[in-house]
Amino acid sequence: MADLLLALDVKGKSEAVRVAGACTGEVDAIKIGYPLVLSTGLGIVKDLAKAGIPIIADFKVADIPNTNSLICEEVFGAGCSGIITHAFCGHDSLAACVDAAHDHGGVCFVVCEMSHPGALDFLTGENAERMAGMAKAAGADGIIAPATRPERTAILRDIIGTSMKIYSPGVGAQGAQPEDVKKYVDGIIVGRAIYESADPKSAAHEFRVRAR
Ligand code: 3DU
Repeated sequence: MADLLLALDVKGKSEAVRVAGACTGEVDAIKIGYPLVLSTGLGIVKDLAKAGIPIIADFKVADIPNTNSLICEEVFGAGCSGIITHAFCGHDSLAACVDAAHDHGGVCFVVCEMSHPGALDFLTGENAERMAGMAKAAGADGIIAPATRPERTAILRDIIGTSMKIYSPGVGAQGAQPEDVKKYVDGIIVGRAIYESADPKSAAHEFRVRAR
C-alpha cells in the first residue's frame, strides 16, 4: 500500500493552484521543483499550503555543505515539509541537508537511483547501492528509487531496511504502473499523467486506488 505524491511540474501560480485544488483529497503530498518554483517564486508554497497537503521540495540539492544548508533554510522557511537531495556530493553535503531538515521538523529524501534511461550511465548499480547505504548512515528519512526498474528498487529496499521510506517516480508518463512497484515502496510519484489529464482529480483518484 503506497501513498500518492503529485509531481506538480506545471508553470505559473494559477495552473498550480487549479491542479492542486482539483487533487485535494486524492494526493498525500505535493512535490514541487524547478519548473514551478522558477516560474512563480518560492511564495507558491504558501499558496499551495492552503490546501493542507504536505509539500516536498524536489531541488535535488547537490553542492557543498554550506550551500546545501542555505538552500534548505530557504525551503523550510518557505513552509515545505521535505527536501529531496542528491547524495553523490558526499557524506558531508548529505548531512547538511539531513540536519537542516530535522532542525526544522522536516524530512530529507535522498536520490539513489533515477528512473530515466540515462540513469544507467551513473545513477545505478554499485553507485546507487553505496548512496542508499550512505543515506541510511546519515539518518535520512527515505530515498528516491525508480518505478521503472522495480528489481533495482527491491535491491535498494534490502539495503535501507523498513525503517526508511522509498518514494518512487516513473509511474505514468515514464511507463511504469503502480502495480509494478507498490509492494516495495511507501509512495509513488506521478506528474504528467495527472496534471496533463483533462480531469486531474479522476486521474489522481485512479492512481491512488491502484497504489493501495
Ligand atoms: O514523469 P512524471 O511527469 O510523472 O514526473 C516525475 C517527477 O519525478 C518529475 O518531477 C521528476 O523530476 C521527478 N523524478 C523523476 O522523474 C525521476 C527521478 O529519479 C527523480 C525524480
